[in-house]
Amino acid sequence: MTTTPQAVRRASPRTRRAATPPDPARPLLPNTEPVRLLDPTGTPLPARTDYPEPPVEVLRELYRRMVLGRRFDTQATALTKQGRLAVYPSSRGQEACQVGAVLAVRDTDWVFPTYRESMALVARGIDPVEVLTLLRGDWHCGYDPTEVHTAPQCTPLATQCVHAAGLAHGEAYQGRDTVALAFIGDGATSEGDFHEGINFAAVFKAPVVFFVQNNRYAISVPLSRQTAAPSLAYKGVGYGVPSEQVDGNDPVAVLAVLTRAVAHARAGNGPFLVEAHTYRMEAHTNADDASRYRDGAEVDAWRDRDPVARLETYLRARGVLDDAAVAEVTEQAEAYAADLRTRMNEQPTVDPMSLFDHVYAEPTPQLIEQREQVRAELAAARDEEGDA
Ligand SMILES: Cc1ncc(C[n+]2csc(CCOP(=O)(O)OP(=O)(O)O)c2C)c(N)n1
Ligand SMILES: [Mg+2]
Repeated sequence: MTTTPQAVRRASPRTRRAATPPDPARPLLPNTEPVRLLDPTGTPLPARTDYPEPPVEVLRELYRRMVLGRRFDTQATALTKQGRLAVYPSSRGQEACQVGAVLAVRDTDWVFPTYRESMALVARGIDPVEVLTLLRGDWHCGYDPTEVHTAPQCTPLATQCVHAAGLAHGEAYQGRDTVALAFIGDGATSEGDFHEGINFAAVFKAPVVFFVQNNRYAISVPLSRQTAAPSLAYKGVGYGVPSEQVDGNDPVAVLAVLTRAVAHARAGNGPFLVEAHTYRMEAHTNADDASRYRDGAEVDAWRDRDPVARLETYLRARGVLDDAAVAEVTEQAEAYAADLRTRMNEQPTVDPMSLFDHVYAEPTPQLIEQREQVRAELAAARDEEGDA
């Protein structure tokens, strides 16, 4: 067999290179470094065309809600010590993520929070007493989810990802442009529900933003024992979901990246995953002792990247925040905390039987059995009191 000139051309390395299709994964990949618009001291970095800086009025509001959020968080921690709250998972240090994310969505969008997101919920404008109802142990959820477009806080890890995917798909199916924002922690990205939720959202192009707050620990388990992935943002790419990573202690960058992610989802392009690199400054909850698994030098290093101070320095340098404005926000935060204290000191009357209401539209046999057990126990306790 003789070799034709055409066959030689087909086989030449040059021709083969030209025929290589573009890598379809490339547009999905996150930046190799987390997106950052302010350095840790609050000094602006060169502007970027991919993530334009949000308007200054929005940044001032971001600052105000972060200050209020931090004050709320300190107050909630104090309430656990006074026996007014059963448990509180602090998000101190994660203010840029908590507030930046909710500022990126509309009131008509849906938020799917975990137990860590109390600050995000108050930043969304939900009454703080209603937010703390779950953690006080009074009820499953203190606010009306359908009224505030916010699901109850989820303690079973990652289950909210499946709920978010389902809601977003349903909304899109009915022709609405609602976006679902699903918060999730670094540890919870190892759960099956995260993978099922993101896969469903990707296949059905459901408008969900999966927002991973990588605060470097899942209780005592450090990130190095959680994953070998170079970044949690790579977990999106395998499902065909565009992904990004951001400095989670840079409030301006968090808002800029989330704004783009939300716009992507709203425009009908399907889900988006954002990993924010941050740190939880307090223990996992008030019931945890973080000094048993992390050292003080690590915590101190993150103290220097404080997101509230970072934004304040930047806004002052831009001349849009001064001593008077800071004092006014501080005063608002104190009044907010005082009102929360007063109202949390009132003990509401809760009917334990109501715990079984609204769990399912049709109660399961197990739920009915449990309800009868509690009814019997309460009756027995009343009888004992009567005898005493
Ligand atoms: C399905 C499930 N497994 C285990 C737990 C116990 N648990 C509660 S919080 C937590 C750590 C989660 O860490 P991460 O996802 O990083 O969130 P973070 O608490 O750091 O915000 C674990 C294992 C749970 N709540 N649900
Ligand atoms: Mg974590």
